[in-house]
Formats: sequence, structure tokens, C-alpha cells
Amino acid sequence: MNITRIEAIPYAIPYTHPLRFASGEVHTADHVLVRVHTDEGVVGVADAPPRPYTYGETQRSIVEVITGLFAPQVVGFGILDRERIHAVLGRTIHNQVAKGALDIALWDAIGKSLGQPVHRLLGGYGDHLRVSHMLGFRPAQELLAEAQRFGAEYGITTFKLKVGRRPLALDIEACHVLREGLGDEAELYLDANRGWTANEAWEVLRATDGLGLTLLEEPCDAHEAMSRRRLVEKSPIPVVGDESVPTAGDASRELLSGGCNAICIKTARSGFTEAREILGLCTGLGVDVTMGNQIDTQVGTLATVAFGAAHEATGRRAGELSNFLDMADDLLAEPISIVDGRVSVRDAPGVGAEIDEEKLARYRQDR
Ligand code: MUC
Ligand code: MG
Repeated sequence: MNITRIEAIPYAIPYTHPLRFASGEVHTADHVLVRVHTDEGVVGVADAPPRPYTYGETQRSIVEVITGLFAPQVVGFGILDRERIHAVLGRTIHNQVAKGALDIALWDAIGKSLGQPVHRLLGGYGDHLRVSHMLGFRPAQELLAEAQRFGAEYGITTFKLKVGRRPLALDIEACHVLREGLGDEAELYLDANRGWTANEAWEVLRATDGLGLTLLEEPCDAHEAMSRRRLVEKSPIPVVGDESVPTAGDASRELLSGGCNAICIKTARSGFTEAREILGLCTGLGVDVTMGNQIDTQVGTLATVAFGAAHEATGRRAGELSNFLDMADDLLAEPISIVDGRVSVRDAPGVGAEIDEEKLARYRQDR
């Protein structure tokens, strides 16, 4: 079954509640829907969320690199030529999200062609992921109200708090208010998106000592290697690499140089193929992983669930799966439900993301 055509469709869906964090903010999901067509009518689908503040890609750059550069290189390959396609895409540096979406769409086509759900092809370990909800920048009492609402409505008990603000007291207060309001049972961890220096992060760790925080993600820029390593050595909780580790090579470098000691895997920027390489590295070294959220739509979230549920190590912790709840709409025909704090895998062939064509026609930007 050969690839005949690749579509990269820009679309825009507004957020009802914008998400704000140290490296940027999101008001509209201005994403790209990627479709890989084959000569037997099977179509693989994936979502590409541009994150200029994280990887330098924009909606237009993703459309251009997929249609102008990758499609001519990949059309004609069989859908099972996954490694060869990976090697061809690897000749172009960066463009992680564009490459990730192509890879996921390819896996989707493979699953559909075999009549198998991709979570089973990837590993078939479990049938769900517990949900961690990401809380963006807001005053402390509003954060608590949001966490309590997500707890009551969806049964979510794990929360990642976006931090990295100055003065540090804003985030320190939020940590104390959340712990006090949510009680000891809730899991709380932090993601600073490089907003602090290493010394500032250390100050926050000291000021939140005793609150039982479990992880500290990208506290400062990983390029500041010396201060980052010193922080990782001193930190009583794992320091998670996220935007510093989109590829297996990046993950190796950061782990071996002491830039982090846990890894956030995001299918949106690593695809399934590279995410598996990163996961293998982590399980081999005994390093904890989390399943992160690239501020994904429901289409993107299903990919995270398929990968996360497929492997034992990625299913241990709650995955970040709930940001789509802040969007006004989505392209997924059958919405994801979060029940008892979990999202289940779909047992349809492929990744399970059936697109609502009417909604796509409404939100696409190229017509
Ligand atoms: C995260 O974990 O950092 C914010 C920026 C981005 O690239 O992903 C999100 C969430
Ligand atoms: Mg992060």
C-alpha cells in the first residue's frame, strides 16, 4: 500500500479559556491536520500543534515543510517503509512537530490497513491512562477553584501547575494554596517552561519544601548547562526535561550530562517512532517518564493516549490529557470523555481519530 498524497490543512478553533505559561500563551488552536493518502483508499490522520515559542514552528511553516519539502520525498513509499521514511525526514533538521504528525499519520494508516488499533501495535499494555490536568497562570484562588472543579467533574486528582513567574512569591503562594485546598491525596507537580534561573528554581524548591511536590519540569533553560546540572544534583525531586528533549539524541545528551533525571514524552513533537526510541532509552536507564501535552486537541490527545497506554512505563503516571476541555470545539467526530479521572483507548483500527468533515470545512483556513 503506497503513499499517493499528503495534505496539510491549516485550521483554527478558539479557546474558551486561554492557557498562559512562562514561554507563551494560547488563545486559538491554530493547528494543522495532516492526512496521508494511499493508493488503496486508506487515509492516516494526525494533528500538528505549532509551538513557535518551543520549537520555532508556525502553522505556515508546518504546512510549507510538509507540502513543499516532505511530501515530494515521501510520496511513493509504502506505508510499512516507516524507518526509511524516518531516515528521509531526518535529513531535514528540526521541524519536530511536522515530522511527528507525519509519523503518527503513518502509524494510523498502518493500523487501519491491518484492521488493528495502534495502541495494540505499539505494545498493547493497557486500555487507559489516568489524567493529569495542566493549570496555567492565574491567581492562586482561581487555580484552586479550577482544580476543584476538574476533580469534581472528571475525577482528576493529579495537577501540573505552570510556574516560572516573577516575583517567585506568586508561584510559591499558588503551590501552598493548592496543597491546602486539595489535601494530601492530590498529586501536584510544576512546569516552569524555562521561566526561572536555576537559582530561582532552587529558591522555590526550598520555599515549597514539605508540600509533597513530585516533579519539577524545565525549571530553567537547559542550555545553561552548569547551573542546571547543579540544580538537578541538589533537587530532592526529579527534574524533568521537556522542550529540551524532543529527540532521542537530545534525551541522551540531557540525561548523560545531568541536565535532567526524568523525561517528558510528547507524541506531538516526537511521533510514535521517536517516542519509542526515547522510551527505550529511559526504561534502559531506569529514568521516569511522563506523557506530556503539547496543548493538544482531542485528535492529538488520542495519540498520546494510544502511546501512553501501550507501554507499562508510560502508564505508571497520569498523562496530561485534558487541555482540549478549554477549546470551544474540536475536529474529532466522537468526543473524548474523561471518566473517573481516566481516558480510555479507542479500539477502532488506527489511532481512532475519526474526523468530523463538516467541522473541518467550518474551521479550515485554506478555503
Ligand atoms: C508543557 O508541558 O510545556 C506549553 C508549551 C509547550 O510547548 O507545551 C506546553 C506544555
Ligand atoms: Mg513542559
